[in-house]
Amino acid sequence: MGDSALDRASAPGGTRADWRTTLLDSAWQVLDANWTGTSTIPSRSLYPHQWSWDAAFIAVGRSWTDQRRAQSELESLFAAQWANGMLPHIVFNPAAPPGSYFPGPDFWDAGRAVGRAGRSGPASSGITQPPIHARAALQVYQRASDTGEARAFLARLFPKLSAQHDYLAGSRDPAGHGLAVIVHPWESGMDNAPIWDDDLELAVPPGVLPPYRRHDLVHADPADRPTAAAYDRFVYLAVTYRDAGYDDSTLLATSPFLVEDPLFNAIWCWSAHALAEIATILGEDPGPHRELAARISADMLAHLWDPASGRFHAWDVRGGRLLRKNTISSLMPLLDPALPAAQLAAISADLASPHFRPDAPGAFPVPSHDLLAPEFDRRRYWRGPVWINTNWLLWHGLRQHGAPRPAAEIAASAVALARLSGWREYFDPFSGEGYGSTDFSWSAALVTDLLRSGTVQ
Ligand code: 9WN
Repeated sequence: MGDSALDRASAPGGTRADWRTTLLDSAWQVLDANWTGTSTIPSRSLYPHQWSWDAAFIAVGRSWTDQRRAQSELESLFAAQWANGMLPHIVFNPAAPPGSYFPGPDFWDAGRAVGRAGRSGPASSGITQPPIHARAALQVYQRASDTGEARAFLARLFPKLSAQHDYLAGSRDPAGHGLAVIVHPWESGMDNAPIWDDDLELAVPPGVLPPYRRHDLVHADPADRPTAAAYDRFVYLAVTYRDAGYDDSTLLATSPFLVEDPLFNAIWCWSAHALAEIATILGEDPGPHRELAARISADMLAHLWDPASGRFHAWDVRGGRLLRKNTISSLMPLLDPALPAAQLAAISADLASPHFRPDAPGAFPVPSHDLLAPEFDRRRYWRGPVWINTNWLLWHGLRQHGAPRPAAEIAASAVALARLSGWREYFDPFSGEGYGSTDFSWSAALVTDLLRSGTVQ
């Protein structure tokens, strides 16, 4: 245990009899401490700006008790949406000390983006992240105490959410598969996952990288973070996209990295269903959103399902091949309500197998990578540790497919990790030790959601 808010909340003198109340109070303290006035940063040390899918998870956690901040979380993010509908993965916080995170606004230079033309707004990065926002907006609405205000919030957000989905369908499908590509591992949200290893085996031309300093290594143990070689390649891919003016019409000609990822597309599908529900609430036509969801579902099956391994895998558009790495991304099509029975059975079996179920007393599911794979690393980020957000996504996926027992077990694992190690960014699947940032917002927000949803007894 370190000096986290949880430690402080459960310290002698401050102890309350009910551990749930203690945990919820301490989660609330973390979110409050990370509040900037309009949004919540993921962590004071490592991530001092607003991140896109973090904002959605945080809005879900806040929705139980603070409708105003939950709404503000999403609306402040969408204030940085580009004219072409692209929702950036970082919205820079003007109050953060200059140079406190790399790459910062000068590096991204979003002003030169073709797709941002004519739009001012807060400084942002030039890439996106998994489109989970329609799902989060619907949950904020469903839990609101002021329903009139929540409906007005949905009405303000609906055209922006639609533009986000239209952007992905219209500008991010160079293969014509009906699926969205990511142009950078940072867009996946699972930046350092072994899925990208083969595609990152690229030679960085000399002189292309700007000199840069990694602030993450000042705030986190280098053993928990990406290697120097991986980071150079991340920066190279970002420079390449930036220098092509973030022009998605030239992706096939310019981008060395074009991947259709199961997690990204499954979340998109789940959100398209949420957008259809939002349309119905607002008296708009849900049809196009339902059709989009059905298309993503069919196209994931057509292009990402691998009968040979019995798993979903990412499709590498450049290399014309499946990237057969067994990460937690392969399990995320559970979020698709129309997932066929055969694929549901295969994912459920994988989850219960030694690949994803640590075979040790007191261990914590679900590791982010196959426990039996050679790249499995119990502490390095996205290469094995448990993350609260992926447990939360699987919890939703399993519940929607009528599997409350495994869903509850995964939820209980997330809560137990927070009790044991505090609000860390990710956790050892065997010992439960916490790694990465402390007082990490989405861990606090999503454990709040799991506890308040009444799943964990
Ligand atoms: C790069 C903020 C973000 C998360 C990502 C996570 C990590 C950033 C980084 O932190 O990524 O975007 O510097 O490593 O991988 O999922 O949104 O919490």
